[in-house]
Formats: sequence, C-alpha cells, structure tokens
Amino acid sequence: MEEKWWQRSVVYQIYPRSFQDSDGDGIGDLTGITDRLEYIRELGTDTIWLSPIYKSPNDDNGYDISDYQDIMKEFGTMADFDRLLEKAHELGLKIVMDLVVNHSSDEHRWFVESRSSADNPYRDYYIWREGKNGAEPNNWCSCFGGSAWEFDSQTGMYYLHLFSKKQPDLNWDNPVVRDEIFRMMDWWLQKGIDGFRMDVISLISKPEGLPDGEPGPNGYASFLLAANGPHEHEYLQEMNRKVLSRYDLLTVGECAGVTLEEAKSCANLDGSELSMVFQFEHMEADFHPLLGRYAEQCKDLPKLKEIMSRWQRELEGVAWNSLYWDNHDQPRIVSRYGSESEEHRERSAKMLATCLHMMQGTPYVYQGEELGMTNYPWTGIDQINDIESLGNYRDYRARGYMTEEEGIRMMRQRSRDNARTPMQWDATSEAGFTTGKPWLPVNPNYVYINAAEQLRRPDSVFHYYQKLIALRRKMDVIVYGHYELLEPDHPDLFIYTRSYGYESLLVVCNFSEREQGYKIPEKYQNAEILIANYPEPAPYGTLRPWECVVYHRT
Ligand code: TEU
Repeated sequence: MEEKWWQRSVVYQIYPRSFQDSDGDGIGDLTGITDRLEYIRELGTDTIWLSPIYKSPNDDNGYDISDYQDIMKEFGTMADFDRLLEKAHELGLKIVMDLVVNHSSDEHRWFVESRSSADNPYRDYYIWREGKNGAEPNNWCSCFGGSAWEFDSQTGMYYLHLFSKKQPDLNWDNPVVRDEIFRMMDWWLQKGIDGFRMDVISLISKPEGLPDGEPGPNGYASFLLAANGPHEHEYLQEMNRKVLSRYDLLTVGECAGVTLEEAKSCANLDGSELSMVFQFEHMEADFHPLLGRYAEQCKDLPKLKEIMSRWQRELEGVAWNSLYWDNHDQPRIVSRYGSESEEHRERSAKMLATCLHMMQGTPYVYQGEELGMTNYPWTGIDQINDIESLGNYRDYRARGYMTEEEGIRMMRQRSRDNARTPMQWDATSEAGFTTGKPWLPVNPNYVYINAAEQLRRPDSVFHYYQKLIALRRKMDVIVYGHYELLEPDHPDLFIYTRSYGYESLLVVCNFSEREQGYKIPEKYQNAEILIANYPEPAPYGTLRPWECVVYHRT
C-alpha cells in the first residue's frame, strides 16, 4: 500500500472560540492560534483541524455558516487567516478546515433568497415541503430536540433542518448546489490549505420521499434516518473527481450513523472518496439504552472493546481508521472513562491515550486532552451554552424524564460544553486564555491543570503524549500492524496485540481503580517495555490502578 502522509500523522483539533484570545474580548481568535503554533509543534502533532472559522451568527458556534468565504468577525480577518496558514506551513504544520455543507446558516444569502418566494432561483438550494394533514412533512426529530421541520409563513411551507432551525439543510440532490460547494472548496484549496474535516457528510443524501420513521421515546423518529442515503457515495466520488483528487489532502468525513460497510466505501484505500471517517459507535457504547446520550452513563468495557476491535479488524487492508476519544462534541475522556481524582487523573489520562494511540489509524488529539483536562462542575442550566444540551434538556424535562437536579448532573457528565471551556494555558487569571471575561467559564482546576506547569514537568500528561506521538512517527508496527484483541470478556482490562513483520506489541490497559492480575503471553515475558505510565515496572502479571504497559518484541 503506497504510504500517504496522513497515515503517520497525528492531528490536533482546535475549537477556535476556546483556544486563545488575543484581543481581550473573551473569545478565542486566529491571532491567538498563530501565537500558539509552536506549542502544537512541540507536542509533535503535524496537522491542525480548525473547527469552523467562517462568518456565522453562532447559533451553533460556527457550525451555521452565513458566508463560506469570509471569516467570523470575532475570530479576526482573512489577513489573520493568511498569516496563520503561512506560519503553520513555515513550522511544518498542515491546516485542515472544517467543511460544514450539509446545511448553511439561515442568514446565508442563498437561504434568504430561497425563503423569499416559491419560484426564487435559489428555492431548490434547500429542502422545502408542504405540511401533511396540518402537521410537519414527516416525523423526523432535530438532533437538538423537537421537529426537524420549521414552518415558514412567507411561502406557507416547511424547510428541513436536521440541526437547529437556523441551520437549514442544503439540497445536495441539486447539481447547482453541488457545484457551488465544489467551487468554494477549490477556492480554499487554492489558498493552500491541506484538507477538510467534513461535518455530518453522511447526511447529505436524504432517502427518497423523506419517509416517516419509527418514533422514539420523544415521539419523533431519529434524524439519523437521513444517514447513508442513496446518493452519498455518488456525491463523494463526484467531489473527489472534481476537487479533492487534484490535491494531496487529508479528508475526514464526520459520519453520524456510519456503519462499517459504509466506512469501507467512504474511506477506501483506493482514494476514490475520503481518506478516513469519524465513526460514532465507540462514542455511543456508554449511552443509556432508552434515553441515549443525555442520561445516566452505562459504562461497559467489553462492549467498547468489541466495537473498537471490530473497526480495527474489519478496516485492516480495506480502509483507513481515524482514532479519537475527545472532540468539541464529546465530554472529556478522562472524566468519562478515566478518573478525576488527584491520585489517578494523570495516570488514567496516560492509560487512555496509550490504549488509543497504539491502535491502527490516524489519531486526533483535542485541545486540552494532552493535559488531561476534565469536565466542568456545572451547577445550573443557566451556565450551559450548547444548543444541543439545552434542546435535549428542555425536551427531557418537558417529558418528565428527569428532575432539574438530574438534568444538571447529566450536563456535568454529557454536555458538549465540557469540551468547550477555555484551554488552560497557565495558572494566571482565566488560565491565560483571555484578559477579558471568557465566553464560557474556565474550569476552576486550571490552577493545577495547565500547559505551563506540564511543560516544566517531565512526567506530565503533555510529555507522555509527546512520547506516544514520537513512537508512531518511527514505528511501522504502530502504523500498519495487524490488530488482535485478547481477553475480550474481561470487565476491566483492555489487552491487544499489534504485529508487523518481525515486530509485535502487547498493549495492556487497566480501565479500573483496582489492582488486576493478568497472564502475559509467553512470547512477551522477556520483551522490552516500550512505554508505561508508572515509573517502575509492576510485579509480574499484575496491573496497578489505571496502569498501562506496552511490551515490544522484535
Ligand atoms: O456534529 C454532528 C453530530 O451528530 C453531533 O451533533 C454529534 O453526533 C452529537 O453532538 C453527539 O452527541 C457536527 C458537529 O461536530 C457539531 O458540533 C454540530 O453541532 C453538528 O454537526 C451540526 O453542524
């Protein structure tokens, strides 16, 4: 298989709003990112995924774009972006932009035109339907709660929005829309960017006739009925032919609802669609069986192991994996599957990082993950900014699924805002993120969880991530090795091997606070230790709380 640059990459995701503020307005910006590029290079990551920076009314913090070729005013100017891109390239860093084209903002000029009249030339840029029996055209829900349809009185019709009503879905079945999007993509690529992360790209081709689905507990059918539609691969192949194939890019499709079979096509190694996809199965392994994400976490390590191992096994030699625990939509992994205690937080963060980074695929590090940043201790719903958290909270409260206190506890466990509190740079005011009032509160634990402190300490989470990333750079067994899961039913241990030619690894991870015994396979009994999260080796066949060890044989 011809090696592609992104197969040995480790990507650093930046949520610009919360990364670094340079002008004191309490909101991160492009100049702030530019000032921190050396930090990102120091970590060893070589590619940056920027969450959206385009003009937006910020109904969904930039995932509602009103001008694809202009910069959100809070983040700066196009000249600021050009400076960021130039300095990144000087430092050997690539820039991947977030492409949000399943929907636009309702303030985009296309939608303003489209809604103005039923015969407007832009009408079919979006998905308009008559109501049915005095109600919405079908029973789909929005991902943010409520119906996926909004009635528009100007023309007496409904428009589809799988997310907020200020995010109308674009009509990808219209070839004029596809060409508008491809032209815009090429405009950014001509500026020299190095790829795209494609927001909910698995939803762009809606099923014929937009049929009703099986209603869930909230009375609506899932918005994921729109996933993996009839023309998705056709449109991705057209995008590849007309735009992507003309450049050497990293492209990653965020594919809500994607199955393994779909991923084998989206991320196939022949390069006819995308480089890789973000799947969600492992991120839903701890969902409540009835209420899903916004309910009591249901941790089940054997289930998580089965899911991740199936993706490792099934894509091997067929398609490329992405690897992630954290992003701007997920609660912090150390709070979700690790420990927040002073004794074990860093150790569990290193264990979780090892478990992920020794797998096959391109790893993504989300801002602050390399520090072991944790969820925020929310105390009231008025503190929450995230439209998805608020929409689901209101839905569940209205249906009597949870009390207010249960709702807040949910937010502490599950809200996307847990990932969006400001980056913790140092122990000075507002963690060095801003000299103003931050748009979202800084986690009070910044006084002891921050980059400055960890850069000074050799055994910090930051330096541990540095080592993991450096190993990937130089070891083919990590990039290409065959994956095998051991002890699939063990409730607390995640143990797997990687093998490539004469090299092999044994990765053992204790996902618990308890000491565990395990049997080291004979071939690893005298193997060298490649990396571990305790300074001294454990007694033979024992794993201490949150311990991880990687054995290496040649
Ligand atoms: O997220 C897609 C999506 O489905 C998410 O809503 C995710 O599944 C959910 O938040 C997990 O609970 C993308 C962006 O990453 C997200 O920030 C946007 O809100 C969304 O699309 C709409 O653009």
